[in-house]
Amino acid sequence: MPLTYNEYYNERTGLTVGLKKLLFSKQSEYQLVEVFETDSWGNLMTIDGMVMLSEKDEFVYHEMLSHVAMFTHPEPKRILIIGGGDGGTAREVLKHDSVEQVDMVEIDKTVVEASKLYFPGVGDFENPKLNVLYEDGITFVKNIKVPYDVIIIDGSDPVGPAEGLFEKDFYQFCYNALSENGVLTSQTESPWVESYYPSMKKVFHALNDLFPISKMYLSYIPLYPAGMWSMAIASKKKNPLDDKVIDRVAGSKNLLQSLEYYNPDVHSGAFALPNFVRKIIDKE
Ligand code: SPD
Repeated sequence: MPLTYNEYYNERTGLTVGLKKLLFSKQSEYQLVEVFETDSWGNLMTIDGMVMLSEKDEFVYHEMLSHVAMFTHPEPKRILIIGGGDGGTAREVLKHDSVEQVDMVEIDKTVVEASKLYFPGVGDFENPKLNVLYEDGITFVKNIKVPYDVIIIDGSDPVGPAEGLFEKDFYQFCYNALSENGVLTSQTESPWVESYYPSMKKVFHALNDLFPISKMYLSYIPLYPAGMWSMAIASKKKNPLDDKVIDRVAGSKNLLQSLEYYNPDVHSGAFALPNFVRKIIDKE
């Protein structure tokens, strides 16, 4: 019987990935972190039995979580990443020349250790602009004194240590910690997984209450449940669909050359939401 990784997200519907072997397994203080060598997706990291990233498709998630916000801000200098311990989001953010400092607040050192060992192409951990802190992201955000231009929430699913990242209080702290032109993005799960609807609603209703501008956008990540993945963007002033933003993206030729998913058309098109997705976050 060939070795497989199976993640069931809707009762008996799920994802199966062919495996070669288990490379890493550690029950940390917070969660079970595992890395597998797969048949055709490179190395795969799971947390508590849920896919976090594979070497082959991680670019979609990390580019989309980072660049939509980074280009919406006119000149992002100070960036905060909550979670993101594999380093992929920091790698993308650091491609922007305006960036002076990236603080990455990851609760679980095990995720960073596993990524350094088994995903050497994902993180840019030696970059002098990157500052990795092993702390609880919610407590960190509550106590921020110097505002950030962009905050990116790259947490895991709303079970276990990441549950608080789907609560209104957390987004209020993020709002307080953003500069005048501040922009936030967050991963908000799959529109095909009904058990996550309460968390998705909580995030989008909170952002809608707190920020003048808030929107959902979508991308396609094959190893995440059902492949369709939602993200949230919220901002104090800047609209991600403004012509100036699209011009800024189109004008960044060098940066765009290093990307495999994101481009000006993808930026605008990602905000086109199917009706069933709109309904999930509509306030009745
Ligand atoms: N079930 C997938 C949830 C993914 C959340 N974050 C992934 C971390 C990649 N940096």
